[in-house]
Amino acid sequence: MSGDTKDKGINRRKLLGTTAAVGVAGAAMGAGVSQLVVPAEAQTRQQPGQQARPGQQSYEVKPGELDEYYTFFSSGQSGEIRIYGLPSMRELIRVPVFNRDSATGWGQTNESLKVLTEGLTEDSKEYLRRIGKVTYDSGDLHHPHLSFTDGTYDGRYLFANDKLNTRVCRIRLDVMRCDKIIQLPNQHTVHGLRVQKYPRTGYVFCNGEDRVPVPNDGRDLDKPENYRSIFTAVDGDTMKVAWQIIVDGNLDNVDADYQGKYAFATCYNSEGGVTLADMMAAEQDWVVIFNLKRIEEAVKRGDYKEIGGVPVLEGGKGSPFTRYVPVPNSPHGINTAPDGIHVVANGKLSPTATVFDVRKFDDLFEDKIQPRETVVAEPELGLGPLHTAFDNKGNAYTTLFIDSQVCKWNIEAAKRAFRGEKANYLIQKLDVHYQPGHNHTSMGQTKEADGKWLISLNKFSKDRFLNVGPLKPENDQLIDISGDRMRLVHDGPSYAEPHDATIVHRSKINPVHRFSRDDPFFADAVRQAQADGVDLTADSKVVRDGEKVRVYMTSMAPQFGLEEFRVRQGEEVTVYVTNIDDVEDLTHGFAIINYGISMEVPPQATASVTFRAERPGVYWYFCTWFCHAMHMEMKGRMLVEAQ
Ligand code: CUK
Ligand code: CUA
Repeated sequence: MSGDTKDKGINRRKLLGTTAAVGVAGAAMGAGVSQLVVPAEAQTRQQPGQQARPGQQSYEVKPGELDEYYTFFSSGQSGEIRIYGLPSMRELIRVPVFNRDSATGWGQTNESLKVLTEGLTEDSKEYLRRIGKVTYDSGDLHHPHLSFTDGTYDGRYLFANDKLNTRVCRIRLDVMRCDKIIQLPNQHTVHGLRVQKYPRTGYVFCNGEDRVPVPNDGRDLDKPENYRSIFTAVDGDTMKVAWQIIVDGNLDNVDADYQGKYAFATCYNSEGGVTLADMMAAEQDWVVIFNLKRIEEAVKRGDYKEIGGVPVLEGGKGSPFTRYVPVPNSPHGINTAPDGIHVVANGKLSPTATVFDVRKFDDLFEDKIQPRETVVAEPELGLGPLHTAFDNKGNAYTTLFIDSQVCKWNIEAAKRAFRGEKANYLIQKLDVHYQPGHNHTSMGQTKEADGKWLISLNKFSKDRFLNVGPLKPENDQLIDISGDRMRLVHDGPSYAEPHDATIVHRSKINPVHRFSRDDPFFADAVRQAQADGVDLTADSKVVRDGEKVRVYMTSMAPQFGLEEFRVRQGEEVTVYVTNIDDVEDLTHGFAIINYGISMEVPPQATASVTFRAERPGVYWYFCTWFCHAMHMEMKGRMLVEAQ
């Protein structure tokens, strides 16, 4: 990658060399220096756990060593993505998405506001306008999934859902920043989210969980029989809705095959109920299978209704686009095995998992077989099966929410037992602490599953950590699965509330160290500067445009390009800061005291923020990211003349 440290011969020492040359008081750097200098021996990078014997891997990653895997955690109602190293389970960085972030100014900068507003439905924009907002302040992010090419991760994007406000986000993995958010029309929440694995992503599949009238404009309030739920395919390249299809039942989780032909979702509430008792009445619910080719052909033929600006197909029972396979009441997770053949739907209310063979789906759609004939095993695993992960040896690992266990079982043995043969498919049950939801294996959601690590994302930690009051952390536990037996090796507390995670080998991810000046993320700022005749990387000046004032300044440790600027009370001010330091990890910030303005400006990026200068006086602005020995002095004055 262009930004690689070794390529450019830039290291921490050089960084200090450059910045120290500008600095005056060497003595003032004091402790900062020793903290910034990385001892040479720590730069020898080792790969942890390589020599370990099966079942004896260490989670220890020594000082200066790097983790072997990235883990992308969701954060539920915190609304962000968190990136961890694995096996160390150290949190590396957070990527704000549906939340607000004080450090980076996410939700305040013009660049982030563009992402947060441009993809909202017209209905939502109107609603937000009425309540005096431009976008939502919160989200509920459950399912982070990386883009695929040919059955494995390609390092381009991560996609995730917002269960709270029916949105889908995309994060660019080159800069680890969210660049697109869209809100799905017609659909009411998006819960399950997975991507197309083959030939590439392609589609991002989004499960509409709750049933509402379509369109949901005040009609049919008291007619639940007219409520519908919707499955959406988003085009991951354009981040536009490709098509939607109406289904029966509440969609829960979703996955896709390795052939590019089918997606499938668990459904609960086949009853169409609106109370808990209604929803649990039936003995069976179903898994609904979507025939992608048939749907695409229908869309091409124009065989759909346009609702909310997108093509909507009818996919209820009896439709050529779907098949409904009965499974025990209220299934939850659905997971495709790395063998490309087996798909496991997890029972939740039933102690079983249902295993499908995707090779039978062609015959099912041609009505050559009955729906249940696609089922090849239904092992009994324990109480509350929620999600299943896989190794590279034909074994599955299912979380048992009620039993607080992970159950390791063998798929082939479960198939033999299903055929009536004598076969013991249960291999081991391991206690976890406590009440696990999702679990994940290293690379286990790709055809390159490696069978080394499993994490169990436990909803309760209870007594596992120091008591921090009524609200306790969750517990993400690391389990060594490289041997015959699962071995619990690490407890990891986490804040609300990682539902899901993806463990990706580090060879798949290649982030850059600095922004490129032609990055689309701040292209609007570049365009505006051009129109104003400003060179963002060199000029610092104030441009007046009627009631609007545009303040352009560079930042280079330890100085802003402007040490003061003057505006009049009531004017709309936009400050553009361009970080012209070309040094890895040298981030600046820009914040204005008592104005509530704060943002981050990464190396070689431009960030901008717009506000009204509504209070007269002297307001110091300062750099928020410790960038230099003279960081405290990196500041200037905004002078606001009273009107
Ligand atoms: S759901 Cu949370 S434990 Cu939203 Cu993936 Cu199963
Ligand atoms: Cu720039 Cu601190």
